[in-house]
Amino acid sequence: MADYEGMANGVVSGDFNRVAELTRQAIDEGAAPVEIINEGLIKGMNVVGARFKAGEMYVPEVMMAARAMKAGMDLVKPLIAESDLPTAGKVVLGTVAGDLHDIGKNLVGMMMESAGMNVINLGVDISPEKFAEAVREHKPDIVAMSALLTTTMLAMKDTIEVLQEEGLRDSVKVIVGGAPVTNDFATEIGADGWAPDAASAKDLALELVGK
Ligand code: B1M
Repeated sequence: MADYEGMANGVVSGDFNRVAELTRQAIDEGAAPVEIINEGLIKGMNVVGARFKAGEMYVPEVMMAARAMKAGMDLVKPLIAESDLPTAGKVVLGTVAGDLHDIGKNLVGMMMESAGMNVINLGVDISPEKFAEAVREHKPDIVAMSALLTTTMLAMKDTIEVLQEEGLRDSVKVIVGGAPVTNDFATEIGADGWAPDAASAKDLALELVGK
């Protein structure tokens, strides 16, 4: 019997060797790859998300947990056809034009990936045109923008305007976040949602895709 509890605990404590070992064992015992993801790896990451939100875990610990989860995912993924991978929606994620801060944005990406979302992380200093191009290319459910500067948060508005001009706005939900960004600002620029932290951003994204 696969030790899913041990696997989930290994993710929570960031013990990537233990997670890899238990994942390998589960595979050898014939456990279904998707079951390993849902019952072991994602369960662990859900605990991490909740603890991070509650201020009981900090950024470095979350990064270790994400790394441990990846150790398991890397073993399981090759065994699954792309079409059978659990997918909770596709997200195009980036830090807006003029802004080079990416630690929080990457945390948002990790949380979303850990919840089974397909995240296309465009990186930093992403212009409105680049966001629009990515929407055309990847056809995501969600565009997620991060900004850490009071000056660059205005680029979120520009990006929404370009998406509108290019006829892409109605095909996606837009969510925004980052230290200076508020719920009021999100409403003002016509975003579909705002989240204060990475775990809440993941919850919001899942909610917006109906998961
Ligand atoms: Co910069 N920086 N920085 N910086 N930097 C801040 C943001 C600043 C508050 C520092 C300060 O003055 N006290 C200040 C901004 C002031 C303002 O505009 N209000 C500032 C400044 C001024 C600058 C420069 C202009 C400095 C200069 O050159 N004069 C410059 C700008 C460069 C540029 O972007 N063009 C600059 C540069 C840098 C470094 C490159 C040195 C480095 C970034 C390295 C990197 O990211 N790879 C850096 C850093 C590290 C910081 C601080 C110290 C830490 C930011 C961070 O990573 N926090 C920051 C001060 C601070 O916050 N204490 C500061 C940890 C991270 C986990 O939190 O990113 O807030 P955060 O993400 C959170 C939430 O905001 C949220 O979830 C995350 C956690 O759960 N979140 C989202 C983030 N994105 C989200 C998206 C969502 C939802 C939630 O939905 C899509």
